[in-house]
Amino acid sequence: MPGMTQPKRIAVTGAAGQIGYSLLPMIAAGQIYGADVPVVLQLLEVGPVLPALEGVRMELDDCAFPLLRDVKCTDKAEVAFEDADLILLVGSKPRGKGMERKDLILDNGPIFTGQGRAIAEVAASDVRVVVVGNPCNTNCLIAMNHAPNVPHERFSAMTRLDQNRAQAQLAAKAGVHAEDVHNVVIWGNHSNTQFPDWHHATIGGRPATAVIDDRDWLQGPFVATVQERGKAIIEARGKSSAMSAANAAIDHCRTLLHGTPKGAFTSMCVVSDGSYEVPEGLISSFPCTTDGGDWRIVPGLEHDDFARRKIRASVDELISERETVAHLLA
Ligand code: NAX
Repeated sequence: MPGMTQPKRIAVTGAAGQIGYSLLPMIAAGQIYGADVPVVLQLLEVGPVLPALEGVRMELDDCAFPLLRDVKCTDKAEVAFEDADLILLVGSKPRGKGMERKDLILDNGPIFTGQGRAIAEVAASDVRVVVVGNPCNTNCLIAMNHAPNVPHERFSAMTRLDQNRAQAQLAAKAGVHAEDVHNVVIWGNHSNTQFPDWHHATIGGRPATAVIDDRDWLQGPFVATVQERGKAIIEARGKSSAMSAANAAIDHCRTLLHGTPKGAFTSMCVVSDGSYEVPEGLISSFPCTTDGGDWRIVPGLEHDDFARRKIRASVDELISERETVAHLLA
């Protein structure tokens, strides 16, 4: 009975942005916690965008979602994150024309210091935080560092969109449906250095390499297509991915909270424990298993030289991002 269950409080930042517009109705329809769990949306925007956010709230009202109990709109993180069970940090400035990645990192980093502190102060004691806003790995690192009383394991950043893209590419090549592809994973940074790894994937229950016996395609066009997919969407649509990003954010949260099926793993950027030679403390994408909001890095996967080189390159980029924001780390 929906009325008898305590509502889950879900905070979303950048809620009037493009991803927010696709994401909020999915959350309000119960796609994260389930069709019998009422939800409260706690939406954060910057002051000048609050009037637009009010329009989004009006539309949410007009959807008459059975599970949606309340919508809070604010420009204060301490209000948006109060008692939140789940916080999706989506809001950040998009990369402008001619802007270097380093400038983007420096521009957006400070957003996550204040939000990290607010999470520590007011969120629910077992909060989960999912960072989508770019550069999501490094933003996650900053937020985590500013919330010292929140266990590091409560933080993750999103490479599920990259994983879903990789899954779709393998399925298309093999001529099967995406649901027949399992355990393709992303390593490293959510950027064009990421490594989409097919080595442990299966297609229709068989090793992906047995179904797609084309190493040149896998090492070349497959990797490049996944790495550059975001750019291809911008070129085609004139705007960055929003529907697929929102869908992936839902997938990420649902998998985190409800768990991976037996034998399956999922890509998430989480704090490294030194596994796979990724320096401890870095937020890097790994294959993980999940259960009830907790995750574990899948141990013992083998890498050939190609995979090792690709992962190293992406991790090196993360190390240099961490150096760029050293002054923002508590
Ligand atoms: P939009 O520019 O449409 O929306 C961002 C919203 O964030 C704006 O409404 C802005 O006012 C708000 N915002 C800015 N600073 C804020 C702050 N301090 N507090 C609260 N809100 C703030 O971008 P959108 O297309 O929605 O993308 C949002 C973020 O997701 C971007 O950083 C984007 O790069 C990132 N993405 C991450 C992906 C991933 O896989 N991890 C994929 C999709 C997307 O590119």
